[in-house]
Amino acid sequence: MNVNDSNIGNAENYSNIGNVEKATNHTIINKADLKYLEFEALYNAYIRKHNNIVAKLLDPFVQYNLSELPKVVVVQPDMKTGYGNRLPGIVCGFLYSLLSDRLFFIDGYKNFETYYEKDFNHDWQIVANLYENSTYRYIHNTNSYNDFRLVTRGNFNNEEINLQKILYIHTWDYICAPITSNPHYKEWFDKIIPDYRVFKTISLKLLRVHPNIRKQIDTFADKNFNEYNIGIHLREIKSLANSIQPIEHYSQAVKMLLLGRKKTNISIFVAADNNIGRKQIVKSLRKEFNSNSDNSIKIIYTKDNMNLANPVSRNPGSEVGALIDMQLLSLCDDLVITYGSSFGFIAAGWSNKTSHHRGPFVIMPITDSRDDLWILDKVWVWGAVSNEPCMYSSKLLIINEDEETVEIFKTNPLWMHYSQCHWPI
Ligand SMILES: Nc1nc2c(ncn2[C@@H]2O[C@H](COP(=O)(O)OP(=O)(O)OP(=O)(O)O)[C@@H](O)[C@H]2O)c(=O)[nH]1
Ligand SMILES: [Mg+2]
Repeated sequence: MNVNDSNIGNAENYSNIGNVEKATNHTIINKADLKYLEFEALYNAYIRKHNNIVAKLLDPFVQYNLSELPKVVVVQPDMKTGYGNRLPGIVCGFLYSLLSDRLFFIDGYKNFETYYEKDFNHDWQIVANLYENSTYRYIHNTNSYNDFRLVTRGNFNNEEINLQKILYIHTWDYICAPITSNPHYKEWFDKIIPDYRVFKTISLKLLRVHPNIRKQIDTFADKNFNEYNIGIHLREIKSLANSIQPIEHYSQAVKMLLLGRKKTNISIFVAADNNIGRKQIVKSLRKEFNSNSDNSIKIIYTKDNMNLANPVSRNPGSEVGALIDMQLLSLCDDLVITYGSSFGFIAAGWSNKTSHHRGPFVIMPITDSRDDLWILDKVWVWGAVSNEPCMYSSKLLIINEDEETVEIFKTNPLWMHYSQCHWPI
C-alpha cells in the first residue's frame, strides 16, 4: 500500500486550489492578509494531507515496506542555541517540504507544544522507527555542509534527490533565501509568497506562540504599547573581540526615528541580553527623552531576569521570557537591533506589522578605542532593506560556490540584504 496518496501543495500543482475561501475554511479576510491567502490555503491543505498520511502510517494493522513510505524533510534544530538560531531552520525545512512534496517533521524540539500551537503532529519520533535503514541525505549540516547548488538552482524532485527518503536540515542559519532565486520555483513564489517574505509567511502559521504565552504578550502590549512603538534589542554578551555597541547609539537612532513626530503616544520597548545593559539603555533613553519631568514617551521593558541561565539553551534568561521579548519586539513599528545577533532579525521577520515597509535599523559594533572613530568607511548604523532574517551563509555561498550558482543567487533582489547583516563565520 502506498501512503503517499496526495500531493497537495507542492510546486507543481498549487494551482489546483481553486476557491481559496472554501479551501481555507476561513471567513474573516483581513485586507492586509489578502496576499497571503494562497499560502493559507496551501498550509491548510498540507495539514489535512499530513494528518491523513500520518494516521495511515501509525495504523497498527498495516505494515509498510521501506519503499512505500512517503518521502520526508526532517529538521534537527540545535536546542543548545537561542531562538534566532533554532527557528530559521524550521521555517526553511517547512518551505522545502512544500516545494518537494515531502512530509515535514522536527526532530528533538522538546516540549514544542508548551511554547507553540501545534496544528499537526510533526514530531519525528512518532514515525522515526518506520524509517530506520531508510536512505537519507543532509541538505544543510551546520557550517560544514550546505548544498547551495541544489537549493539555488537544482530541482528537489530530481532523480538523485528522489532516491533519498529523508532530507535532513540541521542549521543555525536562515539558509533558504537562495531557493527564492531558484528558476524551478520562481512561479511558485510569485503566486504563493509574492513579496518573498518567506519567514513571515511561514512563521505566522507554523510558529504561533501558545495561547498562555500569547496572553502574557497581549496583556503587556495592551497596558504599555502606544500608537507608535519602537523596539530596541541590545545584545552585549556576545561580541566580536574588543568591540562594543555604544549604548547611546541606540537612543540616538531612536531620536532619528522620532524626528518630526509628536512626542505623545509613543512607547519605546527595550529588550537586552543582560540586566545591566537593559538598565543602561533605559537610563540613556530617559536622559534623552524624559528630561525635565517630560514623560510623554513611555519607556518600557519586561522583567525577565537575564542573570538566570536558561537550562535549555544555556543562554541568559528563560525560554518563555525570550519568546515574550521577541514577540513584543515583533509588535513594534520600528526596530533598532544589534549587528550580528539573529534575535533581533528573527523578531523583525516574525511579524504581522503591515507598517513594516522597511527592515530594522542595525547598530554596528565599534572597537573600544578612539582610533575607530576616525575610520573613514565606518558604518555606525544602517537601515536594513527587509525584515527577512539575515543570512551569514550567503557570504559563504558567494565566496565558495561556482559562478553560475552565485549569479542565480544574485537574481534575488534581496541578495545584498541577505549577505550583510551578520558577521562572517
Ligand atoms: N528574554 C530575552 N532573552 C534574550 C534577549 N537577548 C538574548 N536572549 C537570550 O539569548 C538567546 C540568544 O540566541 P539567539 O536568539 O540566537 O541570538 P544571537 O544574538 O544570534 O545569539 P547566538 O547566535 O547564540 O550568538 C536568545 O534566544 C534568548 O534566549 C533578550 O533581549 N531578552
Ligand atoms: Mg544567533
